[in-house]
Amino acid sequence: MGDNLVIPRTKTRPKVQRPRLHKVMLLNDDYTPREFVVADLRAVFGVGDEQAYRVMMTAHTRGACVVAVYTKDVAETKAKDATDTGRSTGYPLMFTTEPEE
Ligand code: TYC
Repeated sequence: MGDNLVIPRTKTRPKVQRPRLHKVMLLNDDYTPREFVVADLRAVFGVGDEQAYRVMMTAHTRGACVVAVYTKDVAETKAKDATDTGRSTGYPLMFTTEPEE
């Protein structure tokens, strides 16, 4: 009894707060051509043709699809850019953001 020596930790370990990531969601609609959605995904999110096609088809069949996750500002800027590209050509294509759980 009493022989155990407990050495307290002396180095402090700062707790780093990582920024919460935000998802960019692609929403389906009945009007935007599939090829336009794929081209928009490629241009704004830098994904390849196959990935863009998969994301587009998932949104098309399920109603929505996560495109990517970013910090809040980047997610909001990309969602706006990608939505504006559709708007400028008259399509109702819509990207939204939401915080990751
Ligand atoms: N549903 C559209 C069509 O049939 C294509 C489409 C897919 C539009 C995904 C938006 O997020 C979308 N032309």
